Amino acid sequence: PQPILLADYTAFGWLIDQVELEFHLAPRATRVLSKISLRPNPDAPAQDFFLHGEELRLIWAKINGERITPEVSKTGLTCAVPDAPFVWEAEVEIDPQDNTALEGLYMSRGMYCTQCEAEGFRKITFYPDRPDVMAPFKVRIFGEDPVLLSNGNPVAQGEWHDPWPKPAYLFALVAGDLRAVSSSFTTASGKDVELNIWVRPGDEDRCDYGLDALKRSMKWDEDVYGREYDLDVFNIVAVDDFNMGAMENKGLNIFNSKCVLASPETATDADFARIEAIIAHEYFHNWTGNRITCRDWFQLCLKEGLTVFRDQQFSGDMRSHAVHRIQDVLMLRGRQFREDNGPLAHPVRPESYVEINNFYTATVYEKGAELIGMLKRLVGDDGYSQALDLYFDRHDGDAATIEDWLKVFEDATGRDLSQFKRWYSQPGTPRLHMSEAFEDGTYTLSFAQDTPPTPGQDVKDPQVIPIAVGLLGANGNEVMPTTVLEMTEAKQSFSFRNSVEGWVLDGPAAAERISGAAPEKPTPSVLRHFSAPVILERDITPETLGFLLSHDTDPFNKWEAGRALAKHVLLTMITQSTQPDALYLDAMAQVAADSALDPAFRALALGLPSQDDIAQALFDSGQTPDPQVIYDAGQSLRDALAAHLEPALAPIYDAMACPGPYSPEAGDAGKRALRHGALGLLSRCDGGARAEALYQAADNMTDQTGALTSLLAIAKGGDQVQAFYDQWHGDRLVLDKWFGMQVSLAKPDQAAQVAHSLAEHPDFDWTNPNRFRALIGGLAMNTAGFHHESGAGYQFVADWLIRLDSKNPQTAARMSTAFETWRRFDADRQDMMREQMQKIAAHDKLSRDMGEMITRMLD
Ligand code: B3K
Ligand code: ZN
Repeated sequence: PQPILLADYTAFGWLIDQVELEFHLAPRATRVLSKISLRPNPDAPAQDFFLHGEELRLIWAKINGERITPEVSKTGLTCAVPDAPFVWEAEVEIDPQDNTALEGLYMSRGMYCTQCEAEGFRKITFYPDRPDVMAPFKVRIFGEDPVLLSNGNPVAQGEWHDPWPKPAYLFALVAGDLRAVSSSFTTASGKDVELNIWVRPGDEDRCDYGLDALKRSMKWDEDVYGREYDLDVFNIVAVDDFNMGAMENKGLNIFNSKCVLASPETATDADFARIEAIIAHEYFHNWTGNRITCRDWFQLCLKEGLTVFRDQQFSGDMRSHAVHRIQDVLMLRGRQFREDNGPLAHPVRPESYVEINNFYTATVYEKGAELIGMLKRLVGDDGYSQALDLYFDRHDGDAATIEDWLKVFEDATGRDLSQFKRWYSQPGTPRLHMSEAFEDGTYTLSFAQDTPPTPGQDVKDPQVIPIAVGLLGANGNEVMPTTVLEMTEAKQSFSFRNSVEGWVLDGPAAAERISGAAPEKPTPSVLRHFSAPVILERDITPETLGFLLSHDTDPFNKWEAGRALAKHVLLTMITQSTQPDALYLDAMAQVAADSALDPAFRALALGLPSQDDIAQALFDSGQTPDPQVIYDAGQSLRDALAAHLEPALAPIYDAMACPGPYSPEAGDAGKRALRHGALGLLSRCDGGARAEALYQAADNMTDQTGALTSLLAIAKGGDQVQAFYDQWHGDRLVLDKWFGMQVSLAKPDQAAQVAHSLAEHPDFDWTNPNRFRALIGGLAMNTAGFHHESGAGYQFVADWLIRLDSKNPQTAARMSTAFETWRRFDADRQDMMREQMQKIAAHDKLSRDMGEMITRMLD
């Protein structure tokens, strides 16, 4: 298939003043009537009239009331149109029941729902299905279901008017036997908004948390960004079969039920935190995405990067900034760095695609959010709020571009952002080499940046890198608070001098140097708060890392020092077959027992780098990672930690118990995280006795899965696995956890076998994306199991991807990234993975989605 190019953008030849849709619902034959008022777009080049349309049966079409016979192809239709305003009308028939791709109008367990982003609306009716065509919609739904929902404000039963012009990808329709859990919110200007979460009967008791998170999001967006909600009602619907987390349709957000339904008995702390973040994310899209949308899909990061950044700010405000930053960076490194350093690397603003659904990636979302964070750091908090005010003011109602976005920053702050713009077009994770010098009382940090080649882009220009630095004295006190260095050159040095005001960045304006005794060399804390998405490379001793872990005042870098130490220890164990380093073990014993530290932070500090991280680090240093060896090193390090920390663990485990009823708030969740971290290690000493007792006593899902995870990690827990099934087999969301835990925690040599037998289980409904991801994704996440030398993991995943690809290309293609790291490994593994990818590429119903992914990975 021909790729679509950013460079080829042209505006649509017509503007739309009004869209009217009428749905006559029937599972196998839904009729859709459309009436669209168009007029020539004076700013567009001359072009033939073309409407997108796929898998539609055209019944009739009219222009200005006259029947016409358009020329219909697999992708749309053309016909002659008047050179003046005109009305297009058509009736089409579609088959929601047959729609297994879950894109367009489809059925999920008897309920009608839609997913139109990115290009699903063309499976509902003929339309210019592109984000820069915005129009107000009126919708009438006829059907037997009691609840008939669409975007905007309700006018009558099944009738909805959305006054805000919107692109078709934000259209939504839901019909079913649903119940609402309702509340209301009064906006800053005094408007009452009705809030509903719509669920299947029986799920009403799982909506409170989502509703509360929604109200907090609405308030936060008013307080922090000055953005109010703009309709009379805000509806959220929980749907069981959904390709992703949720969708920000105007006034009618549709959620994967896993991302909105929660009760203490059925959802974990992590589920609650994720639900809060996703509710916020979709709500925030109302301004960043809906009121201001994207001109074309290349600009996707305009709405996604910004909205992720906003939801990260929100979660930090609701919980802990330090803990959230660490979690966000873990996710960035785990998913985005992996992507950016492999065959799927692409710019934050891609320049070509075959299937746009393949570009809803960690790069567009997470790296896109990092770019916003860097911009904010560069222009300061005030500059950022002025720029955002200008953005909303200038572009409300627009379909905008990254150029528009950067321009508001330039206009609001007077800064030239032309070099910064390279972050949007240069893929790859920059390596930032650092070295130090200390001479005549002047301390100098020198940096060199270099970004490895990525597919189609060998040479990169230097980028603007904000490097947040602090300095510590020998006694551990901070002698220079966080200072942001702006690196713009390929190589650049920054000097600091000891002045009457302490250590300061040297320069004409710097305070006067202290005369007299020469100062001692400070210890730098670099890239505080992870101030740029780069890989910092420097020579640093384990002793200095230990020093930073004890003394750094920046919580992110404090954690980072411990993480770097753990990485160093694991890499030395692997490459030199050494025993775990005592310095690391002692440092961890100190952190674990330091009650001055937030328990959530301590839990994160005790965690080890992922096997995938270690594989990448080995590969970067020119070695071939062996997944089994990495796994074994992790196991011995955990054993050593358990043995070394044993005296401290039981007291921590006891102290972190949360008395009273379960609460999902951050304080208790942090305590449970540390408690379960301690339990994981303790289980290696007590054979799982405490974990069994916790499982027995658990009255919430966090404890239940925490206990079961600890048992599975030491190859125990058979009885509990059965008990869990007996208790929860009637609950789809909890049963997903049952599938996922067993396969992701299986020993490497058993993982594929466990996956095989679970795939035979009567509850393995592979057409449900959540269930499929739990099992097949669970195996892909079991790094050593997936990469087991037998190749059974590769084969299992490939076979299932082939099966899914013919029904649901989007989810299948997304999961094919299991293979994206294939070039890191030894020749045998590479051969096996290549063979599986070739097998996928050769299957007879290969989708465009999957075809593009495999081509990019193999190229
Ligand atoms: N905008 C949607 C994602 C749509 C994905 C289409 N393949 C959810 C979100 O980012 O909020
Ligand atoms: Zn989004």
